[in-house]
Amino acid sequence: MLKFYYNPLSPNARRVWLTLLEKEIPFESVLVNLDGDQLQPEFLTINPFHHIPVVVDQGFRVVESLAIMDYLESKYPTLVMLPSEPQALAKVRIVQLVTANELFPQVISLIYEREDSPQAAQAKQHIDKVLKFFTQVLGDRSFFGSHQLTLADIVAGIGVLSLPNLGVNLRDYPRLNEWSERLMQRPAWQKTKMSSEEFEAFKGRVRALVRLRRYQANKKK
Ligand SMILES: N[C@@H](CCC(=O)N[C@@H](CS)C(=O)NCC(=O)O)C(=O)O
Repeated sequence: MLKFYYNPLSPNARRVWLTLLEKEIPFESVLVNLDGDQLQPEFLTINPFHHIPVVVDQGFRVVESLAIMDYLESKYPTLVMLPSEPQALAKVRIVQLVTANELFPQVISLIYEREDSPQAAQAKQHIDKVLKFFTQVLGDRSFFGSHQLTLADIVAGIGVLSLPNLGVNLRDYPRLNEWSERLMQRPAWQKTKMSSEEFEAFKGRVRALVRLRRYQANKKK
């Protein structure tokens, strides 16, 4: 059976978790405790970059969440989640990459920086730009690039649904708000919904990681 290495606090692992559930692919989950399991030699042979998620399917190992989603899409087309029409496909890719490159770094800033700091205000401004952009891309469709769920909805949904916990009101973006409610009605999303304790634990992990990265960067100077 397909093996899925994950941790429920990891947004990147959640992308794959939701894809597996939405496509109803049977899998065996392997919990990787990010306090050090990922640095054990056994795990490093699976992913030398010590990251989750990883999927091992019939002996074939796939790393990188977006690559795993593509692999699952092509191997298990039970539910088609990647449109082939050029503009629709472009929308899916755009939304996935804008989430990774524009939205996530700002989510990290909002978690790390003081609420009343200029950095947090800047992060909120950038997030506003992303949410307005997503509203345009969504247009009058139910999902990104389609009338049914796509891989873009999974990637963006995980990021956007975390925003109300960080002081961003989705009601200011009515179409996205409706879209996020549509996602949350789906059984897979209800099943994997983060509790407030899990979200607090996630924030603690992000803060520790940013502190470590800043410390390492200062040491190099
Ligand atoms: N680009 C990778 C990033 C994966 C990633 O950064 N995973 C984090 C959890 S969200 C991780 O495993 N961190 C542990 C570590 O780097 O040691 C992907 O999309 O799969």
